[in-house]
Amino acid sequence: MDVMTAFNGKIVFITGASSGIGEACAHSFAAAGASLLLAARRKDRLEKSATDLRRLGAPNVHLLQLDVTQPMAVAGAIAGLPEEWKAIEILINNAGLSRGLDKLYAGQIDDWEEMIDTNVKGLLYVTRAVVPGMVSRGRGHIVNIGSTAGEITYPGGAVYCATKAAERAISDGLRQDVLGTPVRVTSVDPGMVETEFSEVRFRGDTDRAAKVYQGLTPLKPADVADAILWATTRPAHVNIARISLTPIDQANSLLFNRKA
Ligand code: NDP
Ligand code: 8X3
Repeated sequence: MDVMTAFNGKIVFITGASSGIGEACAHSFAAAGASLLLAARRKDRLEKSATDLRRLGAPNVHLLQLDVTQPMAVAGAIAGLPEEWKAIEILINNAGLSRGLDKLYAGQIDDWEEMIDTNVKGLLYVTRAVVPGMVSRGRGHIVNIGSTAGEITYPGGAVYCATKAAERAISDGLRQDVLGTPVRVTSVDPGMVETEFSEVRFRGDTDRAAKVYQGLTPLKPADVADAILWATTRPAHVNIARISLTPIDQANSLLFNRKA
């Protein structure tokens, strides 16, 4: 399949498209000719990139200001889509965040709530709103963004890692529940990717965020977008269940090769 023309106006819905991995996915799928339905809380950011995305090759771009932690808002946004945007072909459940790196027994309850509400419940709300249409149309592919953090827990990361372990269980469960339909489910599980992720985790402390990537070469958001583009362009009878990708300087979520 020619990836550069693979999508030919098919609708790709990306949550958390205002930054990092989601934004890189928007660029890659635009270049592959997809029509893009993009969601995030910061709609101004989405608006800034819409012109570039059309120039790259997206036939149409539709923007949603959406907080995935709000179940009524999620259901309303999907139910209220203009008719020509309803047939979502690919859903990339990417919106997510981490907050803090405290020991569990000293953790902030608000941080826990925000991570669970966004990474677990938000993913579920979007899935519940979008997947019935895929099943009834008899086509669709859900890509959930997991993490190496969901495979091995690291110190201070218990709750974030638990949300990504939950993503893994939800992806596996959904794949079983759509068995017998043509709908596909893939979990894409990156290691360290340089995005705004660590700035968000440390609430704008850019020095602390920069130290996360010090002495190693992290993945770029485009590396993850490449993996997603590959998984979603396999022949219709092929389901890629999981892709785990790390920088060459990372063996798993605990072990890194950092130059002094
Ligand atoms: P960024 O902080 O760069 O991007 C996060 C995106 O999620 C933003 O677009 C943000 O948009 C959106 N988002 C956060 N909360 C909400 C919400 N309540 N409603 C809607 N959108 C929301 O980080 P990344 O690109 O790195 O993160 C993307 C995904 O990748 C996350 O699920 C993360 O857990 C995962 N991941 C990241 C890795 C990394 O090392 N960076 C590695 C493995 C997985 P806005 O603020 O405008 O709403
Ligand atoms: C994000 C990667 O290792 O910083 O999921 O948690 S990590």
